[in-house]
Amino acid sequence: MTENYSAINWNAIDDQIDKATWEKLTEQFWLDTRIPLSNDLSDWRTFDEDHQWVVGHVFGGLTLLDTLQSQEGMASLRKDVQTQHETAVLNNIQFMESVHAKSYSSIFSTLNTPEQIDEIFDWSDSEEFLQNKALKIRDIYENEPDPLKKKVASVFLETFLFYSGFYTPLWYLGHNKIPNVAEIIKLILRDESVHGTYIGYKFQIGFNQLSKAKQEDMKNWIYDFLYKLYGNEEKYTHILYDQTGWTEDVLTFIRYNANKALMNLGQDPLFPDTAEDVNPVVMNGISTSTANHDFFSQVGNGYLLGNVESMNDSDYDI
Ligand code: MN3
Ligand code: MN3
Repeated sequence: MTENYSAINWNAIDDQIDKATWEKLTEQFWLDTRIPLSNDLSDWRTFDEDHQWVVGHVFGGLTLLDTLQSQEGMASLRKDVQTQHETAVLNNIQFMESVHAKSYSSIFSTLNTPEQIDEIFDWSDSEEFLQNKALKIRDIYENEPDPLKKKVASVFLETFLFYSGFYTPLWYLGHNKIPNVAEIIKLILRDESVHGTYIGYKFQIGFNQLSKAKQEDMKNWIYDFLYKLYGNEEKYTHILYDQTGWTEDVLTFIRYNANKALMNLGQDPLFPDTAEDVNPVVMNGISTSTANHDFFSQVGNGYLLGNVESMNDSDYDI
């Protein structure tokens, strides 16, 4: 006889973090179509060719990574859930990853010509170091039997590997340029902050149940994987940023975020870089996006459905 099929019961919660995360994520739901991107065209037209190239290709890279999260990432993590409510949360995350992936196309269609858009997608579908990182993460999602390592891959992707791309819109936000494009990135960052915290939390539950010896093995695997990803990320960053002179600043920023990814997993930082080392202009951009999104606090910053507004100058007063 087969086991009966169980209806999900939201009145009997196994893990309160599932419920709190569901509420947080649904409260901060948004769509790219609500952001008035065309207001940024006057800024965009003042950028030289090198800087327009960086913006377009940074978003090409981010599109590829959000595609991976929406198509393979959450489907892979969903196989290892411990509660039915965890499945519901991962379903929400998966849909939002599709919103993220689509939102960059809204940016392209506003700022770029059809020829430029084709070139950006040809580039992201073939650029060696971008493809390396996507394929390294996909390999874990598809072939790694250990559910904890799959969670590590997801947290590394979302809290570390996206940040070479996020640097550009945050830099512009700090300079009061293309604020509506940056607004989309802020909304994505706010989602990723919850995703990374939640999946990191689920990792830590499993990690804490391992023997001391197995925990040591896991730590070694985590730091070894992070080193490999960082080595590739350095090369990707040079390709993207050398013509703007931003490369060293971006590398500091991604080391800082690598430490945050380790923190989400309950592990010690690897790099000496702290918030004080990051370009303050970019930290200002980040802090406007994170000022009010204390995880689980239920204090939203006004981006309820139907209430997303155009950015204005006062939003940058820190
Ligand atoms: Mn995403
Ligand atoms: Mn995510």
